[in-house]
Amino acid sequence: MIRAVLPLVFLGVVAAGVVPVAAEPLAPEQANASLGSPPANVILIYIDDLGYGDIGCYGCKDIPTPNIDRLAAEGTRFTASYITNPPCCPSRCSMMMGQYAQRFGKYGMSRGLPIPEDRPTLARFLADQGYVTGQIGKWDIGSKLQRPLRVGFTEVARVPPKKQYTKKELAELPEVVRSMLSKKGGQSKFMCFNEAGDMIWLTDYDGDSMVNFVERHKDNPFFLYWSPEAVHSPSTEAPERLMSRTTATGRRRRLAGAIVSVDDQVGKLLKALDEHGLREKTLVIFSSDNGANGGEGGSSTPYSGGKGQGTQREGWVRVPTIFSMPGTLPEGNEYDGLIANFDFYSTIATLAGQLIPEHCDGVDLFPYLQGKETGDAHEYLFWLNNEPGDAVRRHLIAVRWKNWRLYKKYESDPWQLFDLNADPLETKDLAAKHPEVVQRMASRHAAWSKTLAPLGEIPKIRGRVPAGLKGHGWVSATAEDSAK
Ligand SMILES: [Ca+2]
Repeated sequence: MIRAVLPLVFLGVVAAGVVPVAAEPLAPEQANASLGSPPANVILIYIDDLGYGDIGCYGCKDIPTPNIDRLAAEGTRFTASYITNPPCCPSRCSMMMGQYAQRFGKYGMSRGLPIPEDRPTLARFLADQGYVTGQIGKWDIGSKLQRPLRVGFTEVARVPPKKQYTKKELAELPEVVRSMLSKKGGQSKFMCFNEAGDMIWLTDYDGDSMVNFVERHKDNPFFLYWSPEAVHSPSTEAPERLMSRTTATGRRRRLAGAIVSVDDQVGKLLKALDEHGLREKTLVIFSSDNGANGGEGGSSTPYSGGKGQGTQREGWVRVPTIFSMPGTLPEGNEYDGLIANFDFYSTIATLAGQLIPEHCDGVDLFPYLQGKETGDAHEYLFWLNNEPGDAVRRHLIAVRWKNWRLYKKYESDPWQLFDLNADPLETKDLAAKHPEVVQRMASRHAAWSKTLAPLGEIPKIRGRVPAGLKGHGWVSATAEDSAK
């Protein structure tokens, strides 16, 4: 069900210079003409805190990622892919709703703020088209009650039991690992048990779940959303067998181990798709929910900034993104135009042979990747992260246009202007030199801001809410209902 919402808002978006996606959508038969029937599958891989400079196909030298690199070699590597609503929670909400999160009152972390229910999530949209919709891993979307099965997923992977270290086991661990685990009462985040009772790295476990999902649904149109807990900190427990495959040093070595494991799962997935003849019938999207965590040794190269102390810089919001669908999308391609994570929804909707829902801020990216359209998919992208309750360091007001980044932290601050092509590290404020550029971008930001919803209020939800069903295998909506 697609509802027309907030037409005035939509007009405002057009006025602000964003491409009016719903005005001239492709007819379904055009959108899906080359795909035949049944509709294409979609796998969306959304890594937690993976930096722009942390995988091989983006220039990383010390962490081998041959499978992710293969995905890029067999598809398109985006060089200007943005998260307009960092970090984890707002990024995921925005992506799953296909629009700026400020359209539903989310101006910062706002954890617990519901996602709107008067417009479909991406999962709901695809489930309504007959897709099997599966979710594995981290959620962090919507209110406490808006669990994946409530907002459009038909299957959710259970959370495996985690390793609980005894005092004796803790005492035998290296100091850095012992110290980290002791703060959590010996409870591991990344070491879990598989069904056979073997201790296993959680990311590996997730990869097996992905393969299981693909094999069970190889004959149905499916949407699989894998968002691992990796490579979010702490990667302290990363096994030596993973770290030793990298040449990373210092603290980065543990993060590198976590990244190598993500790459392994991409390899498992591609192998399964190949074996079942699904590679050309499946759009694989690989991206990250926000930029690198510098405190963990993550890299935003060639940009600066990132998670933690770097949230005012490009590296916090510019992420690696790859689309791969051999036979439909060109291979070995690079797209340098501006895109945002909310474009995933619009692109997938069109791929599924449907009109883009009117609430969406995104555009269908396929014409840009197929050379039918040129230039930026979005002429402008905007940031307005000023939620009063959020950490001050994450306040961010910004605009991207062409090679320019216009930025300030607080409304009362003067604008700063950077030329990202000439100065990717943002060392020279050119605002005084190019007042006409500042004026142009600032006026677009002001016009866009007027189209947004007021700051949302996080509801107080009392009582215990299941964070996720533990165990092995999968749970359906009916089972979760009965487990309440
Ligand atoms: Ca994150």
